[in-house]
Amino acid sequence: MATTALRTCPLCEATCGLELTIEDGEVTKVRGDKDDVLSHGFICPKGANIGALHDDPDRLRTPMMRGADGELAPCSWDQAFAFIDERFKAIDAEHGRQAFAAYLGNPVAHSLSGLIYGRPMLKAIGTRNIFSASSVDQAPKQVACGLMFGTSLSISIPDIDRTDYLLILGADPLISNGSLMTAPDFRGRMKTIGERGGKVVVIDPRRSRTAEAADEHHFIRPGGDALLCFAIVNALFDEGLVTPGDHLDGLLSGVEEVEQAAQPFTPEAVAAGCGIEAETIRRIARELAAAPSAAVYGRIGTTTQPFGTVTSWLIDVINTLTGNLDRPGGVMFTKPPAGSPNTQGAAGSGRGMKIHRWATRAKGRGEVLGELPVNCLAEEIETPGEGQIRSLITIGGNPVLSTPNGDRLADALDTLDLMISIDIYRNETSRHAHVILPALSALEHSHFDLVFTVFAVRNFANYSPPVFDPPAGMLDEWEILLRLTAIASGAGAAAEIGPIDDFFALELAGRESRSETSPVFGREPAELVAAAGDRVGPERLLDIMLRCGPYGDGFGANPDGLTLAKLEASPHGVDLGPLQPRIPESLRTASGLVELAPPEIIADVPRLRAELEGAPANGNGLLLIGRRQLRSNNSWMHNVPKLVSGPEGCTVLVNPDDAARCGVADGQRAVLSSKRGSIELTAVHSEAMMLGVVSVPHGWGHDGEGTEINVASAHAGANVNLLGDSERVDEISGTAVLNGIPVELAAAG
Ligand SMILES: Nc1nc2c(c(=O)[nH]1)N[C@H]1C(S)=C(S)[C@@H](COP(=O)(O)OP(=O)(O)OC[C@H]3O[C@@H](n4cnc5c(=O)[nH]c(N)nc54)[C@H](O)[C@@H]3O)O[C@H]1N2
Ligand SMILES: Nc1nc2c(c(=O)[nH]1)N[C@H]1C(S)=C(S)[C@@H](COP(=O)(O)OP(=O)(O)OC[C@H]3O[C@@H](n4cnc5c(=O)[nH]c(N)nc54)[C@H](O)[C@@H]3O)O[C@H]1N2
Ligand code: SF4
Ligand SMILES: [Mo]
Repeated sequence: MATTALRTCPLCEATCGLELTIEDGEVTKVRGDKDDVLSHGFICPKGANIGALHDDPDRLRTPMMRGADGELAPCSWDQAFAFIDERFKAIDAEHGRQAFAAYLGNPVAHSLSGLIYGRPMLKAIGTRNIFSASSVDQAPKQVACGLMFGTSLSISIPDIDRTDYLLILGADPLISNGSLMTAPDFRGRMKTIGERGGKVVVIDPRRSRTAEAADEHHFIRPGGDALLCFAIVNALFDEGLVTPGDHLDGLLSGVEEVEQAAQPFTPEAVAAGCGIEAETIRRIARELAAAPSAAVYGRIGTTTQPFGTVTSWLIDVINTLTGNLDRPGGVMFTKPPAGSPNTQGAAGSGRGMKIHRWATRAKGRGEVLGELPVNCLAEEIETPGEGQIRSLITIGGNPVLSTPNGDRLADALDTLDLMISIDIYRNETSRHAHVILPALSALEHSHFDLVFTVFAVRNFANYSPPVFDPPAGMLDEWEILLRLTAIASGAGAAAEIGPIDDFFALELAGRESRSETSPVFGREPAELVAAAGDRVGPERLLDIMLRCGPYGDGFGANPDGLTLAKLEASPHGVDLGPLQPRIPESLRTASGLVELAPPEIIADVPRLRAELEGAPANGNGLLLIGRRQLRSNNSWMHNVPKLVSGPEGCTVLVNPDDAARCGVADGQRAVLSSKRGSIELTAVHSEAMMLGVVSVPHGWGHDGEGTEINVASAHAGANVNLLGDSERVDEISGTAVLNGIPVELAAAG
């Protein structure tokens, strides 16, 4: 008999509702849930293959441990934890806590267990060596927003459902399905902008799918976005178009500093450096100022480049100066249901964001978001001395493929005394581990988007229970993390995790009951925990968070409010309405103002001035950029047959004129090399590429020995991150430069 199950897709930030048909314990059909409050039936090829992912025979279903012969072999959970406990103690005794490190990968951001139990585990370990995908991704945006608005989760989200003008830089949401902008069916939403008489403009060195669907597209020299944005700011001042709006009266500081900083960056001065004509820049500035509402949105092409933080900052400077900060149709702040730093504590001001509180040992690269740049991971393992990393745990991460110079990292991993991977595959990274602890299939655990409800274009909440029971004996990720927490706390491998979990629940309830702005201020923590009923694990903590959150029932204070039970009774999700203006309430800067000119960012402007000299010459004149692909998910969905069938995924796109100059025919094998390495792959001629720019997707290169991802290995592709240069970073955030890498192209052989 067929049954249906509803499940939020955990595979990307769009958080689509899926409707699964289950027959005899198998997923036989996946459709978009047309009643989902946010996605209204939208689905992409990845979500449609979630059943195949669940069924993948290569997906790990038992822990693996390295034996005396050096090979990874199945073992029991108890064996795995006992081994970890023993090694942990030995490393701790000899080297102390700074010898431990962690890398948290992209799937952690989609995991309720990972988000709730990951940080406490890291706290129990007590190391500053925390790395994550943020430093090959969005850290610059979080730093810029954090310094301007007071918390790293106060991200300005384009209100695309109401905007009249959308300027997109370095993002391809028709393929990526949106990032730092949870907006399922971006194409449909974008269409309505046109129907309202609005306009979409895309700035990208490649005429992307999004650019094709837009009203206007301009090529930009990779890395030229900071120059372009500064010139827009310059033009706004120059032409008297600066009108932040009455709603920001008395709430804005730093306008004059911004005007001054923008002085050298006239449209005429930047035109050569960014490859866009001065008149076009001025026109865009005028259009942004004149539109009834407008939003500037930048994504991975603007963050993973040498001026990632400056660019991210300038994007919101433009939004602010044109009157579009925190107003409908502009950029706004989502109000998430499970609370976030900008819905907690006193409204309107706070401690603000601090950066560079500590630094890496080898290069002195500064901390941001409580983390160090992953670019520095290999050298922090290699460099001897106090604090040398001897042990690493990766959670849902594949940094060997995802971060620059992964070959160097792979070698470094083999020198560790203890490496643990919590992963679903034995892949390019986890194959180096002493122990792999398998995570459950996405359909075997519950789901709630703690992160993406913070970045959504509408306020919403959506909870899914597990579709299938986990196989007997398997642990959920939160149970794995609690057992590791027990080990790190000295309680040992066999410790009961229930009491630790109870402690976390009491701690959370205690924080709420001590907060004057919480609906449960002054109440007894134990009473709140008891009111959460017989739930345990992430469900209990989520229930407490929801009930104390901005829409919560406050444990009775607001009886109609949100609870986990209410979400369970609403399998299509709960719509919490369009975004609302939130300034000044959402601000958590120390001044209680929007800080338009954070000193940490202004200090990086002189470095940008050097770029005014124009594009530097290099190699045979090519710059490498990346791209997302509809049927791919970073480094790890290439083991699903349906997603890798069809045209070759990992190719280098090159403008036909460049290809002719380099002597590379369409469809021919080519060698792409940088000063760090070279890869071989198929060249595809494409008029969509800007002259002088080539594009290769990341996450490929599945030819590593010792892996068990048989489909992916048969469609290996090449690892573009062998070309990256781990020395090149956005100076403020330490984020890797993944776009604009000088390369040379030649025919293979
Ligand atoms: N050159 C270049 N490099 C890039 C980028 C780029 O644009 N260009 N993009 C960067 C970006 S934005 C990101 S986010 C990173 C992503 O890079 P990573 O952080 O490495 O994340 P993924 O590549 O998604 O790898 C996810 C890992 O988690 C495992 N996994 C999947 N599901 C689960 C699960 O439920 N639980 C657990 N425990 N594990 C799971 C997978 O098997 C895989 O090993 O790559 C970055 N690297
Ligand atoms: N199908 C699919 N969806 C995904 C992912 C996936 O792997 N596959 N990954 C997910 C992840 S982890 C993330 S972070 C998001 C990323 O989401 P997006 O940022 O939308 O990702 P991309 O499609 O890589 O779009 C980046 C665009 O920036 C352009 N670009 C490169 N360099 C520059 C530059 O210097 N300036 C400008 N202006 N543009 C530049 C590229 O040509 C590309 O079109 O996607 C997520 N969604
Ligand atoms: S767009 Fe993202 S969330 Fe939606 S089905 Fe595809 S992978 Fe899942
Ligand atoms: Mo990402």
